[in-house]
Amino acid sequence: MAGKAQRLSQEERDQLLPHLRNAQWTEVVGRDAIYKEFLFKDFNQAFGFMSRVALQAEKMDHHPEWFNVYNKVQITLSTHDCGGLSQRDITLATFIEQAAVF
Ligand code: H2B
Repeated sequence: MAGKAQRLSQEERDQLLPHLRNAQWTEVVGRDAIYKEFLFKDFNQAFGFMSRVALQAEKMDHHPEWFNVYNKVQITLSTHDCGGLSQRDITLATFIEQAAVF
């Protein structure tokens, strides 16, 4: 993705975060990041989801911090380049919401 990421302004947060909160994303305490846990039927469904997210992450050059055990995938999004939330995290979270629906 071109250009250096910038941390979201307060105005941008007020506009963009409510949508993700409605989708059960939460703000991480003590860190400028968002988090959500996804539960699937089994490992196959979870890993299919992770594969879709991985391809998009590579395309965006923006990568999730994540943890998987069997049917559970825990995802934290933050932009390391700017030390906090940027538009890239919002874009990836929005993609992830779509990738979790099937
Ligand atoms: N992912 C995330 N989440 N934050 C980043 O700042 C980031 C990334 N930077 N993926 C990219 C890769 C950078 O390290 C490479 C060199 O472009």
